[in-house]
Amino acid sequence: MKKLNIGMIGYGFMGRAHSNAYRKVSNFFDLEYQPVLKAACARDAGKVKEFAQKWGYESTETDWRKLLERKDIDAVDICTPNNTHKEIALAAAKAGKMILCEKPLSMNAAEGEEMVRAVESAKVPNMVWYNYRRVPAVTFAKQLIDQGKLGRIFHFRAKFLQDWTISADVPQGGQGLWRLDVHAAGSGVTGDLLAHCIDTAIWLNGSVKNVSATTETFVKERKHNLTGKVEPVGIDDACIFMCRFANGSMGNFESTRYARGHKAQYIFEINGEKASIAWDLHDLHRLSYFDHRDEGPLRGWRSIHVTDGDHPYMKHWWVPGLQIGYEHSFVHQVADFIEGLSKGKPASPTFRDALETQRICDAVLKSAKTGTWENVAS
Ligand code: SOE
Repeated sequence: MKKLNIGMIGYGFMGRAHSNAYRKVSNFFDLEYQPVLKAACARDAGKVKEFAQKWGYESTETDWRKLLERKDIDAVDICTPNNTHKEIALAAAKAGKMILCEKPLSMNAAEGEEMVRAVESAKVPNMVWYNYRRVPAVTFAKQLIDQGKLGRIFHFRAKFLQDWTISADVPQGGQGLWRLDVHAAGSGVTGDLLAHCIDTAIWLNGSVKNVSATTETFVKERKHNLTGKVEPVGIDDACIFMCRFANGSMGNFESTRYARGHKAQYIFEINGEKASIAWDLHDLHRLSYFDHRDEGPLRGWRSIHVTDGDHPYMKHWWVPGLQIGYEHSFVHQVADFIEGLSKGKPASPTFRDALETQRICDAVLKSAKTGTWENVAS
């Protein structure tokens, strides 16, 4: 098996999720390349060494520029806060490295466009980690839609709800909390959570034409971990938007970090002329399906346990009926990336695909400011 040498930049939650995927993938999938955890990179020498030891990285770096200079690195994984994605990606493309970038692609669409230009002119394979596409039940939903099982689609609705920032005592900025700092994150729930819903939506239901949004920042000031001062909060704590898809269907999206009791409830439902489907991250191995063509009195919502050998990805895991979880979606994404390399057919979402999500996020945030419908740039 050929080796694919990975250079990981960052060691937070996503650094762990991706490292786990690189380690597992060759045990379960037969692929042309085997990821090798070559180097982990982060500014704190002690912490990055600890991370490298725990996950089995062969070496460490404390400057990502040094990592990019290394001849023994084939692919760079960007797992740092959003405000660093562009700079690292542009340099990585210039250095001829493949790039796997954590979502969202960028702070905004303008940055995303530069990143797309850079990877496309350097012709380096690239992908953005929108992992929920690779939950088998979600991939199965895509198959059902592509087979025309739903017929014409009327509605797409999605929610991503959390509750971890309700306390005004939660500070903003720094490790673990950069998501609350607009200068590091670019936006709040729109770029962090709705970006997932949007990525799934455009994959399943096609492009979005225009949006009408409203946002709220419930806690207006928080202590900043890096300055020690109480500073204004610039992110959106909650966002609700409606949209029109190019296929004529209507979209309805909501995300908040103020839904007491919800830790990570991502749900979507799609209503078509012939059938509907619904999915819930809390029950991620199930897909709810209602088919209007079912025999009259027996008609009802089916709860499909997406764990059989003929369900997407499942033949690679255990025996039928035994379910898998969140971390496997990342394993699937690495497997698809590697298969894309072998076949010369890039795995989605590429930087270009993820730019579409970025453009929708921009239109959502703009609409929340202007109070009017905004078109999505193309
Ligand atoms: C935020 O809490 C977060 O970790 C997101 O950043 C992830 O993308 C999402 O999958 C889970 O929630």
